[in-house]
Amino acid sequence: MPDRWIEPLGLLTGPAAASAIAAGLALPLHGGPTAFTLARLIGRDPDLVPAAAIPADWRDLLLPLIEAPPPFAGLVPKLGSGAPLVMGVVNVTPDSVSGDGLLAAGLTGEALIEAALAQGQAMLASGADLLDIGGESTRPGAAPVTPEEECHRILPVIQALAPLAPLSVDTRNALTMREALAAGARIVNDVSGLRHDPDAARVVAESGAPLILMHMLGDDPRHMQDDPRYDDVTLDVAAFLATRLAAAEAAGIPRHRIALDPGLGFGKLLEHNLALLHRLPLLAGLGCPLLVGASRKRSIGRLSGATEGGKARMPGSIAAALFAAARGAAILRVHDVTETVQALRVHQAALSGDTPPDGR
Ligand code: HH2
Repeated sequence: MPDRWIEPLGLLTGPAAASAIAAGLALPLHGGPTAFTLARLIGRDPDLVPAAAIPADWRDLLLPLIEAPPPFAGLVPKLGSGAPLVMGVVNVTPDSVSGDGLLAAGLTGEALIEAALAQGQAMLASGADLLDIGGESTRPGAAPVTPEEECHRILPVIQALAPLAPLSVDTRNALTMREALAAGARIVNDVSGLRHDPDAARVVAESGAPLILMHMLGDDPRHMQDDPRYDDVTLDVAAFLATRLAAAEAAGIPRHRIALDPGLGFGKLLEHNLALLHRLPLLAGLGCPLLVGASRKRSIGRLSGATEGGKARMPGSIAAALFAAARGAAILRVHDVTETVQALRVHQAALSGDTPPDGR
């Protein structure tokens, strides 16, 4: 387990970042456009140094932090290079925490497929780069769904949407992964970090599919919020992700195919979620693109006062998405694509000083 980490501090964006890098005063975070001017060398005393003065014996940790990882799943963000990918959520569930599950609307058969198609098409037209299709709610206390039921829910939706966009399948089950990939999904998103199903790593390795590995405390969503405790949530999550990354590599899934996710809300109190957002740049040191899913989660409700959930949490969710993007998130998992993309376009332009692609 790594006991040394580099935590980038003193972030710069836009023209100032480029000038500071050129002058040797800052280093790029994952290849830029964000740069960092200071670093905390966790595991050394004193720990705070200028980014330009990170000692040579920390170089093994520095390179994955400053070099751009390969584009996740080969995808290029519609918002332009340097912007995050936007992942639109399509939940084929009756009980999703976000309140958007298509089964909650009582839809079945053709009507369900039509509704999923319309939702996916609208997200793509609004700027989503990929869609995440889920058939099991992982909210605290949600009843588990069998892989057979999960497949029954999502396979027709995957078949309908696969010709239109890159799809990820949000599942912990190897059977569902295999069937969803055969039906046209391209990416596996496993909230258990490949721990739930002993066959999952093999299925992903053999398929060649890109993988999202997420942190969840324990391996049972029903109990993850019972009494979550960490020594230091960011370091604990970083160590967990390092371990799961090593396990995935050992199973034959190359690192360049993997994105990592701190798993906001999965066994975390508000203070844990905030710490992870704030210290996201530390996780960049694992050398993989980072995914952040804050959209409509309970912490957003707690912070914003939008306790009723669902769409009412959209403005707070956008604030979290922009903050994550500015701290190095490469993929944002969101329910409200139109509104998030609009906000990102303005945010990206303001940070960079550039007009966005097709901006008027
Ligand atoms: N969050 C949810 C589900 N899947 N996958 C990743 N990688 N990261 C996340 O943060 C994440 C996820 C929970 O959100 P939602 O899909 O809206 O709720 P539910 O699980 O209740 O369907």
